[in-house]
Amino acid sequence: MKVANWKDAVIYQIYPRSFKDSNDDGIGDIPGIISKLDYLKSLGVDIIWLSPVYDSPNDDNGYDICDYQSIHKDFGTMEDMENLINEAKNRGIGIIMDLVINHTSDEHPWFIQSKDKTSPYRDYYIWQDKPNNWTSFFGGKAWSKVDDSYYLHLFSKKQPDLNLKNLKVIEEIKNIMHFWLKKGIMGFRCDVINVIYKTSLANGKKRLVLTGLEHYHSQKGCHDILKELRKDVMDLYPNAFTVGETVLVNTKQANELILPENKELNMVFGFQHMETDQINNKWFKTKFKPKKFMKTIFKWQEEVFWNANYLENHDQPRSVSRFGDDKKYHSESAKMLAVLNLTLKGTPYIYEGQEIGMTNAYFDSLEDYQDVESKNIYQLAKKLGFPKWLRYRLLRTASRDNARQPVQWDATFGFTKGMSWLKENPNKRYINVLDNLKNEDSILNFYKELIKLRKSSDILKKGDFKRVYLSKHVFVYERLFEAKKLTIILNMSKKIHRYPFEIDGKKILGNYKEENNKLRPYEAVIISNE
Ligand code: ISL
Ligand code: CA
Repeated sequence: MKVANWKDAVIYQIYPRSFKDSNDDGIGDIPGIISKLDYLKSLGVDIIWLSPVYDSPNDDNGYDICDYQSIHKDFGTMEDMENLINEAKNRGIGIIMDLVINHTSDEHPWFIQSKDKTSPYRDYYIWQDKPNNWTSFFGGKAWSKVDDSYYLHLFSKKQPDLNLKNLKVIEEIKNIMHFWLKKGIMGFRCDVINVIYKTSLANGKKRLVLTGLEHYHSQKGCHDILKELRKDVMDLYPNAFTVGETVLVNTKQANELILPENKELNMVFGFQHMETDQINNKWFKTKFKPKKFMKTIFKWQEEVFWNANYLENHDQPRSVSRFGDDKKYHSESAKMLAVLNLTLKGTPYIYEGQEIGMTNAYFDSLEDYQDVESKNIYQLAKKLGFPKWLRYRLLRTASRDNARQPVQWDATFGFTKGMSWLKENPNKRYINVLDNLKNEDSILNFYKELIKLRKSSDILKKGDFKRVYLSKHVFVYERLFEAKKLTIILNMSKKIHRYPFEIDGKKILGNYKEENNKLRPYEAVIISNE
């Protein structure tokens, strides 16, 4: 079966540890994913983005890789992976994998050998006699010591940064990419791809977070590497594509990475809309202001050549808890966010569990958190003298574990019969896939309907975007293709609002059944001019 091209596709992210456990060891795995392919097909998924499944000591749940060409035993075997690729292909579903090339695990044989100053692998990493003042994404210093030298790690100390000035490292990366593309995957989601090249190792300007950023963010050397990987690898595989994860980029920097004539990436995940509910960094969340959020989304729609549209992933809190209402208007607001996610111009990405409106974890004990970042930040906050209630609040609103709770397949959980690696959410009793399948008005069925609409509509797939109205809570935009037009109206609040103006046409989809001349709480409406 033919797989849709990346511009027409609906992409679904799987965080393998948390998707489906097939052998009841409490950890999601590849056979578990295979068992749910029909579910994904019926949802309308074209392409799966699989977060890392490679061998890893799991300091950062697989984003610390110790062998790029093998499968972690918790997830299965290489044969399982090949089966997944084939079984997906049989259903017309493509797969992209995570490509993590900024760093490896410190248990990767390259790094182990690199500790020896005379080894040919020494220069695979970034060693210095003295550290500079850079700080890490996960809080604290970006350098750790082995014997009398220091190595750079922009993430955890078990994630040493590769030296991408070393041409041998670039060749290794190309080989890894060929290895997987030859197995039949469609491409890669490229982890933190805009920070891979460190132009200089000079001290950075002192900043509250990420001191040193100006020496490695969006550097020319990074663009050169991406051009090379595109030409020597990606271009050799028809329909292959890449989506970059690009921290702290603006629309101009995003375009530099994705404009077709630049021949680098195909699209990128921007972060600016995700940063509208915070001050300075993700740990200091502010009240959600829909206007600020939508203004940023509109800006990216207008300025970026082709967007990767997402509201959730494995690093972000759950969207319904963050931008909607996970209590009284759970269903309405989750559906309104679905409309936003699937009617913008660009390729939509859905994160596992989003399609049933899974919520934040709201853990109340430190032991429940598993994420290395959460643990680091808790300790850092303690060191800084933050009171306990504040430390918990940081985690409750911003911990990545909010998105990592396993998928709630049925009212008893359905993810595993064993002990789940991360505590399950008690709201599985009423937020679960099985109940969603049974209930005609469920969030899941709404997603299905929307995806079907998107796929059958050239306006949604190819049409231009036009902003029409932006107020405190109500937003209107149009999608235009030839003489056809769809108008999308969103109420991003609990309040009832008047329509800002009269909109001619026929309502083709909405999250309320009965008609009304007002916009109800979290109402979303799609109107066609035909
Ligand atoms: O979530 C974040 C930190 O709070 C982001 O800054 C995140 O670290 C950044 O988006 C990079 O994320 C990616 O690379 C990390 C990995 O931990 C994340 O899971 C991955 O998505 C290091 O590989
Ligand atoms: Ca398992």
